[in-house]
Order: sequence, then C-alpha cells, then structure tokens
Amino acid sequence: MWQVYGCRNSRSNRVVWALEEAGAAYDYHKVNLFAGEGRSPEYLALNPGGKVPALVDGALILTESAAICTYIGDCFPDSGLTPAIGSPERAQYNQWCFFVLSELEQSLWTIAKHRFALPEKRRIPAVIETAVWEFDVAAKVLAIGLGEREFLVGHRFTAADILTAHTLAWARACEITLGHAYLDAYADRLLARPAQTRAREKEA
Ligand SMILES: N[C@@H](CCC(=O)N[C@@H](CS)C(=O)NCC(=O)O)C(=O)O
Repeated sequence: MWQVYGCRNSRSNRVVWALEEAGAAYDYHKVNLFAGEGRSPEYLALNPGGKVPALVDGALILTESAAICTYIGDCFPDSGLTPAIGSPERAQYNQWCFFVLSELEQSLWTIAKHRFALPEKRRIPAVIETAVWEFDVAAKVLAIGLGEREFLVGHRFTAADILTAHTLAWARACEITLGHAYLDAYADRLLARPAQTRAREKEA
C-alpha cells in the first residue's frame, strides 16, 4: 500500500487529489508543518528537505508534487491523468507542469515566504508587491494558453489541471484576483470535482 505524507493547506493537496481521481489505495500520514514535524529526525530521514508531499511505494521514496502526480498517472493509465509517453499531448502536459512550477507558483511562494514562512529576520516585505505583479504576468500567459477550453491538454482532465487549479486556489487564498473570467471559471469547475472535495476532507 502506498504511503502519503502531507499537511493541510499545502502542495500535498495535489497528490491526494490525484490519488482520489485515480481511485488508488493509500495510507495518509499527517505531517504537522505548523508544529515543526517536517523537521523531526524521522521525517527528515524520509525527505531530507523536510517538505511535503512525499510518497513511499515500497523502496521508492518520491518527493516533488508534480513528479508524484505524474507517477500516479503513469501507474494508473485508466485515470487519464497523464497522456501517453511520446505523444504530443505528453509534451504539452510536461510544458504546463513545468510552467506551473517555474512560473506560476514561484511568485506565490515568494509571497508566502516573505509573509510568514521564512525566519523573521530573512523576510523582506517590500518584494511582495513585485511578486503579485509577477503572478499577474504568469496568469496572463496561462489565460492565453487555456483560452476558452475546458482543460489545458487536449480534451481531457490531466494532472496538469490539478497542479494549475491548486495553484489558482492558492492565489485566491493570498487574496490575489485571477484577473481573467475564463481562469476563474476553470478554477471553479475543477475545484468542484468530487475527488478534490475528498482530498480536502482527507487533509482537514
Ligand atoms: N517543489 C516542492 C515544494 C514542496 C514544498 O515547499 N512544500 C511546503 C508546503 S506547500 C513545505 O513542506 N514547506 C515546509 C518547509 O519549507 O519547511 C513540491 O512541489 O512538492
């Protein structure tokens, strides 16, 4: 049985959401980051970065939310979460996953770090305004890429939509408006999926 390590209101939501979409069996372990459990010797032995999510499948220990979601999709091909390797859709899937990690979420992570996540003496509140502007720039690229389509890749839901919708929810939690009607509708539609509701309940 797969073991999943996560914490509410974190990127582990992406992984639990993907597992719920795939109908996978797994045990969920709460790592209370707010109580410092990510820095416990036991957890650091699993993930030296002290971060969630992490997934354990036998001898395999996997970190990084996008890598884990992709692994889930590849292990459960009927879920459709990942397009076939070598297909144009897989190339676009990779493009959007990398875009979310390197462009869309970075400004949100900057905001979180300088609001509360970094040790106080490392925080520079002045960068937050620029980070909000950077999010807007990336959101515009996403809005153009999505257009009026239902999903980012082809005509079906993939784990790229999970990463993206989770990140848009994160922006809203930071009180940043998405600024594009189709992005709002896309986020609303995806975040209302039953598997996402189950994922939130699992981590509550
Ligand atoms: N790139 C990683 C980022 C993981 C990450 O930063 N997780 C945060 C929660 S969303 C965390 O565990 N932070 C604890 C810490 O930085 O000590 C991923 O996508 O999985």
